[in-house]
Amino acid sequence: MRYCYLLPDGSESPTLRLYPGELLILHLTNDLTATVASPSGQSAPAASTAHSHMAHSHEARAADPCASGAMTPVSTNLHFHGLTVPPVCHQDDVLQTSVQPGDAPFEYRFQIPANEPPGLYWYHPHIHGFSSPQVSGGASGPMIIEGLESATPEVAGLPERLLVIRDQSLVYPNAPPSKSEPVVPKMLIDRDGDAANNGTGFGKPAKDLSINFVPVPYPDYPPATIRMRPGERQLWRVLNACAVTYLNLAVVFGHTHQRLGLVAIDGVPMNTPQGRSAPVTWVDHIGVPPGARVEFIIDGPPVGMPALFVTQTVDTGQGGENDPNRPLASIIATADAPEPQWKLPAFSRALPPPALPWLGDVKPVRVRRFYFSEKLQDPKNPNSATDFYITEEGKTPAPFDPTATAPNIVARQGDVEDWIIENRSAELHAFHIHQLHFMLVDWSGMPVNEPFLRDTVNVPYFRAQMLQYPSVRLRMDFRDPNTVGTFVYHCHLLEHEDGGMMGTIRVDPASTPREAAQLRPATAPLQSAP
Ligand SMILES: [Cu+2]
Repeated sequence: MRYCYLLPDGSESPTLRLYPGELLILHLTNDLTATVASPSGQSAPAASTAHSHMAHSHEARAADPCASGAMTPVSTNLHFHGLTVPPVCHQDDVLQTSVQPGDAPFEYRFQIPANEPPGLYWYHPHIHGFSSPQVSGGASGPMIIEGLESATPEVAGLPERLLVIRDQSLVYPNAPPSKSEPVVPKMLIDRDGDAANNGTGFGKPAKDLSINFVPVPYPDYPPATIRMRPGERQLWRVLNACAVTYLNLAVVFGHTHQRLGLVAIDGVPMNTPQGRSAPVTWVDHIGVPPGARVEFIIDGPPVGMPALFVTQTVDTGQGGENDPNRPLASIIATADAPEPQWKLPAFSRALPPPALPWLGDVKPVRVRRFYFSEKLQDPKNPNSATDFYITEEGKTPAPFDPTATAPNIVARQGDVEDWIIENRSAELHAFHIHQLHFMLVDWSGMPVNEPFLRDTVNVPYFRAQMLQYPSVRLRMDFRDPNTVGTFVYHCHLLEHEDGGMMGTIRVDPASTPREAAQLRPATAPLQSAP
C-alpha cells in the first residue's frame, strides 16, 4: 500500500525549506480511501474490521480534528521530527490531532524558532497503531532549516544532495538470496513478522530499501545512480525515513572506504557550541537509526572509479530484524554530470551565541530510569503477538494507552534531567522524544565524549550472559518554553511504537513568570559557556 504526500502540482514528498524565524503554513488534506493497510504493512482489501474502522471514521467526520484522537487506518496527521515547536494542535501535537477523509483541509501553522539549529529535519504521520504502514508506505518528507553554512563554514558554497532512504515490504518476498552471497542459516521470523537477524550480514532483509523513491530490492539490489563531477566535494544530507531499518552508511571506491566529513546529526551542527567538538569529524562509516539524520562532506570519485554508496549490516540483536549489507547507489563520475539542484550559500553570517549554557555543563535536577521490554501475549506460544513497552522503573509495564488522561511523566520547564534508558529485550531499540534534543552522556555506564546533540539514539540490546541490562544515559533539555505541554517519547522502530512502546510526558510551565522570562532564549542575558 502506498501513502503519498502530493502537492497540487503533483510533486511528491516536497522538501520544506525554511529559515529560522519563518512562519510555516501547511494545508493537509486527507485523501485516504477505504482500502486499508494492516499494521504489518501488508495491503488488504477493506475487511470487516476495516469497515468498522471506516464507520468510526465517518462518525468522526464532523468531529474537531484537534480533539478527535481517532486512530484508524485512514486517519492521519503530521509530526515535525526534531523541531522545538509547541506540542499543540495546528503545530506539533500527535496525541489528539487526527484528520479524517472528507475533513476540510487541516491547517498547520507555526513559526520556526529563531534558535532552531540549521540542518535536516523531517515530517511524517504519527497516528498510534498506524504509523508503521503509513511511513513504510512512503509518507515522509524532508525539511531543511537553512543556515548550516553559518554554523559550519566548511560547507559554504558546496552543492547539496538530499537523500531520503525509506523501507517497504519486500518486492520479491519469496526470492532466494542472490547466488553471489554466502549461504546463510535458514530464515527465521522475528516478533514483528519480519526476517530475523541471522548475524551474518547476508540473507533476506526484513524490508526493502529505496533511495529518493528508487527501490533497491532484494535479492539483487540493483543500485540507484548518482552522477557527480570527478572529485567534486558535496554536502550529502541523509534522512533515515525507514519504519524499522537501521542504516550503517559508507562510501566505497573499489574496495576502499572513503572518508566522510560528518558535520551535523539529527539537524544539529556538531560544532554547537563553538569549539567543543570539531566542526567536521572524519569517519569511514556512520550508523543511522530509524528517524535519525546525518549530514556529511563527501569527495566524489575520479572518472572510471567504481564507487558505491552502501549500508553495511547492523547487528540488531537476536530478536531484531535482518539488516544485511546492501548497496544503495552507484556513484558515477563524469565531467558533464548535472549539478545538484541546490548549493549552499558561499558566505556565512555569524549565528547568534547560544542564550543558554551548554547542556553538558548543566547539572541535572533529577535522574529518571526507564526500560524497554517486550512480552509475548501468550508466553506459551512463540508465534503469538508481542506487546512492546517503555516503562519508568518501579511502574508496571503497560502498552501505550491512548485513552489515558494522566501523563506517564511530569516534568517542569526550565529543568534539565538525566534519563537512563535500559534495554531488557533481545533487540535494538531507538529512543526518540518529541520537542527537544538531548545529549548522550554514557553508554552502559561508560562515559561517552559527545559534545553535540541528538533526537534519536540506539539503546543496545540485552544478551542472556550479560550481568546487567545495557543502557544509555541522556541529558534531557526541558529549558525551552516550547517544550511546555504534553508530548511523547517512544521507540522509533514504528512497529514497536504502534505495538505500545510509547509514553507521554507533560512539561509544566516554570513556576514564576519571572523565572520563565529568564529562560526565554530571545530575552535571556548572553551567557558564554565556561
Ligand atoms: Cu524498538
